[in-house]
Amino acid sequence: MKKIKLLFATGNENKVKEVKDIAGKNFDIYCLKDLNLTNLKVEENGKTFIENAKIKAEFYSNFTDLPVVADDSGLEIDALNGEPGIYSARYLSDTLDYFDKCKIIIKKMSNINNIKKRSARFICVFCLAQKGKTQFCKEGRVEGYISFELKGNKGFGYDPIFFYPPMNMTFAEMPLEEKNKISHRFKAFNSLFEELKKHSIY
Ligand code: ITT
Repeated sequence: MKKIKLLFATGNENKVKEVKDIAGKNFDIYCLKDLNLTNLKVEENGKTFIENAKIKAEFYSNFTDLPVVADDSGLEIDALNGEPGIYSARYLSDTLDYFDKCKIIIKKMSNINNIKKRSARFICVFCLAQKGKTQFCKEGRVEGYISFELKGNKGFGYDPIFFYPPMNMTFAEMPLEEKNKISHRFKAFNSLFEELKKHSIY
């Protein structure tokens, strides 16, 4: 099978690393840096993951002939009414690092002792756009719980507080290749791949 060339439009190096690993040998994944597009910025002012993923994919697809994918993703915590949700990257304050954001979330939930009441999920939506138009979007989710303390130093973002029961560990304790077999990003990217095969976008 001919390799599928895609621009993955993200400023997040961790996402690039994960997606290259998930995509594997069927794809040539380019990032913004490869195409010298890092100086272009777009405002994510959508109200949903899909809207934001579309905004990013459509915007960057105006600057290349390659099909463009963008990922909008985040952590939804039931006990916090779905927060941080689509605001995951901007949650609390732009100047706090993720270690502090995770600590604050744990503190906010310190009165919730029953693990079942600490349910949460990571959501990822990929949209694919060409020449300014979205072709399709695919979503992936993974269910888990907010841990009682930060654990692990792998991964990125909220991984140290996302406890995944089937493996009895947080995402930050999991080797990347394990996270990439079950994650929200893996699921969304895989359904995107299935759709790509149908549309013959190479
Ligand atoms: P781009 O918009 O440039 O892709 P970003 O990091 O700002 O980069 P988002 O707007 O989609 O991306 O924000 C998603 C945030 O949600 C991300 O910065 C993390 O904090 C969190 N997040 C998403 N997926 C995650 C994962 O697999 N593990 C931990 N945190 C994750």
